[in-house]
Amino acid sequence: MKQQIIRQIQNHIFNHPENVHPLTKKKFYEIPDVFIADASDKIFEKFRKVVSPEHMTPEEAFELAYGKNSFKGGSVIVSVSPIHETVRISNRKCKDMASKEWALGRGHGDEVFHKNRFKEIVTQIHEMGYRAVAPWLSEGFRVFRTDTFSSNWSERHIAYAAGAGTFGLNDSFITEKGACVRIISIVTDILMEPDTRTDKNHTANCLFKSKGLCGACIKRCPVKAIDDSGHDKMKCALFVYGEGSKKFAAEVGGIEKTGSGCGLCQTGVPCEYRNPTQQTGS
Ligand code: B12
Ligand code: SF4
Ligand code: SF4
Repeated sequence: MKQQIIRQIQNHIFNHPENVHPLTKKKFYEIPDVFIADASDKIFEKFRKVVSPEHMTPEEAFELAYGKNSFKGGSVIVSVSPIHETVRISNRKCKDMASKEWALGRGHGDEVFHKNRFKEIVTQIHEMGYRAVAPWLSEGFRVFRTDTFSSNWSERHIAYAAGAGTFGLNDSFITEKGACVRIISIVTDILMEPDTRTDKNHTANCLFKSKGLCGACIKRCPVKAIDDSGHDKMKCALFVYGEGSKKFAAEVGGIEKTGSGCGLCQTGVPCEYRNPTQQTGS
């Protein structure tokens, strides 16, 4: 069953006829890597401390969709879609804001194509006779913008639980295919063999955090939202969600509401497309 689910997700994303970037005419996303966590793993309770007290466990997310006492065990499927190199490379050259290709990928790729495909994957799991919910795409999902940014379902933390990677100095989630990835998870009652977490700690894949080297993302940020002590989410958010970003997205044919994104700290850096502590990848 695990291999069937993995192949189904990979095929649905990669080979979908709409997996085509409007400007580059290449793919939005490469073949996703799919990881599995045990939905009852105790690490999910820890996320109430490191993410927010409202952060849901997989059981809570499942029961929000299917009702109290409906959860009898299951798995969390985590899909990590690498962004096509044409988009990554275009963003490397930028210094002040995202490239046109990145801006279109943010709107038509992340918000439209990626989210729609995962709604369809949830439906496919239902058709196989199982229950499934993608918490980020559900009505219960919340982003908190109080003194700092947080949410009640952080895809990066869920991906960490499934052994997909670790965090960087700039908060980016760094996988074996780097930080230029998009993550979505699904809680299901299908029981599958979980993947194991092998990293020493939650920042092992970052050169700065693990070896005191690099810091390239600090120089890449156009609004100085990153320094030796980490990432200022408010400064970042004002830029990423700001009027300039929305205007630029609209000008280049992207989606005004979602803005252009930025991702300069994820491109032109050693963790862009590989785990920089392993020196592999292409
Ligand atoms: C709110 C939000 C934002 C906010 C806040 C980001 C943030 N750091 O939280 C703002 C507007 C700043 C933002 C910006 C961007 N975002 Co955003 N955003 C989100 C969203 C909706 C929720 C994030 C969330 O819940 N954060 C929770 C907080 C607590 O996380 P955190 O502060 O990073 O966590 C730290 C602590 O927990 C700490 N920690 C301390 N102790 C411990 C112990 C353990 C065991 C662990 C695991 C961790 C831990 O480690 C973390 C890193 O320091 C997610 C989608 C989702 N549902 O997850 C996308 C998401 C995080 N964004 C994404 C992207 C791509 C972007 C942008 C590049 C914009 C763009 N698209 O062009 C920038 C990049 C900014 C950056 N350098 O990370 C991707 C991330 C991909 C990746 N490889 O990291 C996501 C996952 C969307 C997706 N589905 O793929 N985003
Ligand atoms: S650019 Fe360097 S310091 Fe910044 S997150 Fe990547 S590996 Fe860490
Ligand atoms: S996404 Fe852009 S604004 Fe936010 S930290 Fe990275 S480089 Fe800075």
